[in-house]
Amino acid sequence: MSKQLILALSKGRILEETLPLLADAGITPAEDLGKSRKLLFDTNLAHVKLVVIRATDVPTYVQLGAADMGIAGKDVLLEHGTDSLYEPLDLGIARCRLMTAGSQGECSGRARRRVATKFVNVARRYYASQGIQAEVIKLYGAMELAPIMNLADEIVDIVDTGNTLRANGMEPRELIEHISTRLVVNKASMTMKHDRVKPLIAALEAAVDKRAVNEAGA
Ligand code: PRT
Ligand code: MG
Repeated sequence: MSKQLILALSKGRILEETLPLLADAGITPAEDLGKSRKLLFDTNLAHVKLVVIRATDVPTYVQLGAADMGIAGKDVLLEHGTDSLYEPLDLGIARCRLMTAGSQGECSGRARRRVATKFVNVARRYYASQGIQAEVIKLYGAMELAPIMNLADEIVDIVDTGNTLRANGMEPRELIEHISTRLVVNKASMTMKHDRVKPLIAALEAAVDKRAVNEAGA
């Protein structure tokens, strides 16, 4: 097994918040990730490389060992399933909530609900845990449209300010899970590359702690 470490980063809003943490942990990409069309990047550390991929692909890369470590939202990890990954660190960024939501003023009503979401596994588990029969419909985006178009009674989606829901005549209902971004590690890499993985986790942990202290002081 090569002693090189591949770290898989989630594209999009998580990436913007990840890069300053990586910098604090002593890792800087050799070129501007935002400006390049490349997907695989060298860093200032000869043994660390970065890949920038879709958030939902991060757990797959790490589980199968194509990447040694990864950074992804807990929502994505819950949907993928977390048994086959180590999750040593909460990075505390991109905080939000996974919630059920429905049209304003309408109660959840029906015994058997139709639920539109991209988090089908999370939704099935949640409704089952509540003893509610749910027909879960997979969508890839614009969940807020589903109740308006009578495709579903409820949605399961990420809520931050709640503005997106309100703008579409919807309201948040039940909290399923508080979400933040996590560091995940491939199980074999944790053992076989321990001498390289451990210092990286420690450096990221120190960067997260430093930020928490600064935020508390601000
Ligand atoms: O675009 P793509 O389909 O690839 O994925 P994506 O849009 O989910 O990616 P991205 O980059 O937007 O967000 C990725 C991760 O950021 C998620 O997996 C979460 O862990 C985290 N995160 C934090 C959020 C939000 N906050 C968030 N507000 N992800 C999405 N949102 C969206 C939400 O889906 C909804 O449309 O923002 C809207 C809700 O925000 P409010 O403030 O209007 O409530
Ligand atoms: Mg997006």
